Parts: sequence; structure tokens; C-alpha cells
Amino acid sequence: MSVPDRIAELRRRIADADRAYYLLDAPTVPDAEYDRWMRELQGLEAAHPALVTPESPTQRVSGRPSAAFAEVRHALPMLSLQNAFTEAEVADFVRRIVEATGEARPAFSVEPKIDGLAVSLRYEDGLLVQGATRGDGARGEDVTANLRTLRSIPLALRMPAGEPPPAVLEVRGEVFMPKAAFERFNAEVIAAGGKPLANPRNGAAGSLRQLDPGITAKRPLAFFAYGIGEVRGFALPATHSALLRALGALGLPLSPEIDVAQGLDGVLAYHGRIAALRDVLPYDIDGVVYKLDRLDLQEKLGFVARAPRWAIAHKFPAQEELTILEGIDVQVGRTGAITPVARLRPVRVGGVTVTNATLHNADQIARLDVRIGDTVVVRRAGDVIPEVARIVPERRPSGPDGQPLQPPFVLPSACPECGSAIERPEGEAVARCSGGLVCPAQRKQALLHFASRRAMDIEGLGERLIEDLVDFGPVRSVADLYTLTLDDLLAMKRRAEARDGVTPETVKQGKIATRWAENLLGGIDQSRNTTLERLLFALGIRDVGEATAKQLARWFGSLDALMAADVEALLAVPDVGPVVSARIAGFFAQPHHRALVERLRSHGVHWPEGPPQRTAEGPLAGRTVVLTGGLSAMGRDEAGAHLEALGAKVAGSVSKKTSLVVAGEAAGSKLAKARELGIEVWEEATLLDFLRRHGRLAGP
Ligand code: 9MJ
Repeated sequence: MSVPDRIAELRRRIADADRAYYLLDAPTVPDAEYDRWMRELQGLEAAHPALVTPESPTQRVSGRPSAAFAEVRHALPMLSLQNAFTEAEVADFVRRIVEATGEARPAFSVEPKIDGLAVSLRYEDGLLVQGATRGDGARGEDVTANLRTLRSIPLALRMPAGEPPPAVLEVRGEVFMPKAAFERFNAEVIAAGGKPLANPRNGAAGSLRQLDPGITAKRPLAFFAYGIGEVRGFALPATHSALLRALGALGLPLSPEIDVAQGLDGVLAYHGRIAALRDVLPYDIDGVVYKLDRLDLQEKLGFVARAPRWAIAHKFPAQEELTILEGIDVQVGRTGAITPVARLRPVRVGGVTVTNATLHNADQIARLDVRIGDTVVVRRAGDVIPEVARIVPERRPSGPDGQPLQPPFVLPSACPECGSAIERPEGEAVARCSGGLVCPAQRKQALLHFASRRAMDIEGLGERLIEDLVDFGPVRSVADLYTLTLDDLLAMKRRAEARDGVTPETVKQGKIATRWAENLLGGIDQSRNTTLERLLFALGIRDVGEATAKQLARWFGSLDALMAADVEALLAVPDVGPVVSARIAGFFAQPHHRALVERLRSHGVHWPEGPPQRTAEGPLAGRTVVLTGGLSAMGRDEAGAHLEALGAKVAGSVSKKTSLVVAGEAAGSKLAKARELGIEVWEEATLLDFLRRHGRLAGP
């Protein structure tokens, strides 16, 4: 392709993406891809200046006021930031600052770079009179009515008593949708059958550009200040960090992560610290910003184009990338859960190469309308499993008739591993293979979990061996591991090698390699000596993780006591709610699970047992509670179990030691005695509210 053609193509792509982003609030390509086009275009134009035209997207920063809102001319332009993607680029930036200022280790205001929408808030005589989007930096949109609905934006500056407000103070900052609010909002939209927001930033942008402020008011938006525009009648401090503190004192919200750092090592340390926090921060960030702290030195440095020389954004690796969906597999998990998995053309996202991404479930596939061959956006945030976030409909391959080449994907109706029916209970998102432990996939996963380091910790028993043990060996359940012999393992190996058509060197030489088998048997033998909590976790009871297993082991002290417990007794265990208690009771109610436990014991699996440890922790720890009268929502035993789970000791009669009485319908002498002794009394409604607030009961 010739350079002019390539330039034309890049301009067209960028214009299409801008239109989708700014006017339709429906992004098509990830930022990283957009940035690459922009950089390539900038590079080509720099090399061929004759080809630069005023219409090129490089000639404006971004954003365009839409006709729907009145135009606002910014009194001082809203700046953009230079970007740095590598430490070397940051080092260059710091070196330039050092050279220009003569400061050996300049101080920087260091700030998270909030991934939202930049706005300017204009306060006159202390009152919010105008709010505008950044637009192209010189002109934005008047979104005052919408910004006024954000509770974190003060409508009046908070002045110290007796101090007059500044005549003019323009505050610049970022409007964003906190992650949790975004998730909640999308869950509601999806439940109502609507189209979810692509990401929190689009949530913020789309919400701010609603024509009806009533809609904006319903969107959970927030604001952080990070700078100023025009000011009159306001004494500026000497540094940017002091300026931000002053804004905070006037009632403007600031990111709690804002700090001051010295020199290159200081800013890089900040970058590392915030990168590590990225996933747990309640809002999306796409990097950090370093701003030379001294305002007099900022002035000395000035601007290049529309970006200050004294600031730079040090970006994090992109969490979204484009690639091609090459296929969809379904995986069967330990509990039979069927997960559709996207097979992707390899792509680097967030610093690692991704080849698979989850598609979660059938509903998600339908929602995305994803088909093989599609160009998809893969998203990888921190430690979470990469997922397909959305598709790029414009790039769907189509035939000469314009119809898609591929039909919509449907989950198979039979398990790909065992052929059992795949079932999806009414109202549940997850489909499951109904084969149980007949299904080799579930059996393998159960074994893998059983052997894992935090469960029985069987050294040497990994995925490959488990495959062979199930496919070619005598292992049907986890208990079979403890009857394995050297001969079993060697026979298994021969069958596996026959399938693979290999003859190991050692066999050719007339020897048999047995070392691995001896090691495995040793590892299995060592795992016989375990703890109750490990065993409980290893059994793979649904929803019983390590923490719950530990609580159960402490609370009951012995496996027999646990197996004898009914749902009510289980509910008393801290952190065990109605669903988990039903799962545990249901698990041990099945004869084959009891038989499994007996087989493990008979093959020498053992663990120390002791008395129950019910030293309670929780909001009611140390409190003695008496229940009296009838409750309408639950029986007294169940209420007692909940209270115990929250740390209370439940007693039968009222005495001086009683700290709380729960009085139901027709409470009699115990209530009277409680009143006489001046003991706190709760009605049923108070109890239910308390249980709800402490997660013992579902919502109101
Ligand atoms: C964000 N997005 O958090 C700036 N920003 O400063 C911070 N953006 C900025 N500063 C000058 N913390 C222009 C933009």
C-alpha cells in the first residue's frame, strides 16, 4: 500500500472510531489499537509533511462538541498529557526537567490517571455556574445540568468562616463511574434485557452526555479534581500538591492516592505501587501522572502543542486488545459446570500472551452474539481470567450476500467428555454435565483438586498423570489412589505409551523406568497423614473453600461430628449460610460420599481430631442472647444458629449474665424479667435487620 493510501485508510479508521466513541457512545476498537493508528499516522505525517491536511485527526486532540449541547469556550485551554509507555521515556522526561530547572531531584505531584472523562467546573463567587466537557481542549460542551446531579461535586465552595470566595475558580478533573457501581448498573441493565455499558469510562461519558439530566442523576458517577483553569481572586500556593490540598479544603474530592515523589526513582516507585493497587482500587486507572510540583518552574517550562512540558502520563499496559476468535471449546469443570472457552489468535494483553479467554456461559455468548471468525476485544484485568468483552460487528466476515458466514454458536446438548446430557436448571446461568463422577472430565478435575497443594498435597501427581490414571489406570475415585501398586502404575504407563505409539529408550534397553512410579507412591503415602481441614477441602464439596473447611474443622473437631450435623447445626458455623449448609448436609447425606470417607480411612488416611472449638468471633462475640416468644420468619432454633454464627452464646433463661433478649410474638415472663433487669430487647424486625446486615439472610 502506498503511503498516501495508508494515510487515508488510517484517517478513515480513526474518524469511524471517533464517531462511534463520541457520538454514538459505542466504542468499536480498544484504546490500544486506536493509539497505534494515531501514532502510525503521526509518524507517516512527520515523514511526509506535504501530506498533512487540516482535516487530519492528528490536527486536533480528540473530541468534538456535538450539536446537542451548547458550546463552551474554555477560558484557558484544557490540556492533554504527553504519554510515556516505558521507563526510558520517563527517564527522558525527568532528564529534560532536571536540565531545564537545574533541580537535581525535582519534586513531582504524583497522581493516579483516572480513566474517565475530563471536565471543567467553573465557580464564580463560590457557586458552580458552569460545567463543561473537555471537547477538543479549546471548546467543549455545556453539561452543567448533568454535572450538577453528581453528589461529589459541590454546588458551592466550602469557604472558611469570614473568608470571601474567589471571584473565579475553574476546577479541572475527571468524572468517572466507580467499578462497583458500573458492575451493579450493568447487572441491572442486563436483568432488564437492556444493552450493558462497555466499560466504566463509557459509562461516565455516555451518562454525562444524556440530554435528560434525570437520567444522569440515576447513573452512579463520581468526580476527582486534579488541576485548575482560570482563577481570579484566589492566591495560588507555591506547588501543585499544595494547590490540590487547597482544592480539597474547598470541598472538592481528590483521589486518596495522590502523593509527592522526588526524582526518577521516586516517580518509578510510585508507578510500581499504584500498578500493584490497580485491581483493588475502586475506580479504573490507565496509568499515573507526574507533574512537576513547583508552579513557578511549571511556568518556566511552558507547553509543547497542547500538552505541558512539565507533566507526563506514565501508562500501564493496555487491558484490552483485539484479536480473532478461531474457535469455541467447551470445558467441563469439577462440578460439571460447562464453560465455553474462546480459542484466540495469540495476542499480548496486559503484558502476557493470551490464547484462550472465557465466554462464561450461554447467556453471555448470546449477549455478545459472538461467532467464529469474529474480531473480538479480549480483556485481561490483573489476576482474573481473560474474557471476551465484546465483538467488533463491523469486522464480521460476511459472504457475497452480506450475511454472516457463521451461524450463532449454540452450546452442545451432550457433554463432550462423557456424552451425558447437559442440563441447565431453570433460572441458573450455568449449564452442567449430568454425568457426575461417571464423567471423566469431572473425575479428573476432582482428582486434580484432591491432590493439589492446598488440599492433600500429593507430590508428583499432576495433570498429565491424572489423565493417564483415569484413562488407562484403575483410578475411578480419589480413594483408589491409596490402593495403587507399582504394577498398576507400570501397566498404566505401557497402555498410555501404546496409545502414543512411543517406546521409551529404557524399554528398548531392556530396563523399566520405575523411579517416577516409586516417587508417586511415596507422595501418595505421605498424604495419608493430613489434617481435617485439608481433607474437607480436598473432598471438593461445592462452595466449601479453604476458609470454610477450616471453620468446619474447628467447629466440629471431628469428621463424625460434622457428618452427623444437620442443616441447622451447620448454620451455626461462622461464615456458613443457608446455601453452604445445605450443600454440606446434602453431600454427606449421599451414601457413596460416606462410603468414600470410610474407604479413605480404611486405606490409612488419618488426621488429628480434637474437641470442638467454638470460641466465637463476630459482632455478637461475648454476648449472651435469650430468644423468647414465637418468630414468624424462622424457628427459634434457626434464629439461635444464626446468632451463634455471629459470635453469640445462646442461653435458655434470662439472668444478670444475659446481654440481649429477642422477643417474638406472645413473649411472656422472660420478657418481663428482661425489662425488670434493664436488658436490651429486640423485636423480630430488629433481629432480621441485624441478620441481613451481617449477611446471614438475603436482601430486604
Ligand atoms: C487524570 N486523568 O487522572 C490530569 N489526570 O493534568 C490527572 N489528568 C491532567 N491529571 C493535566 N491526574 C491534564 C490532564
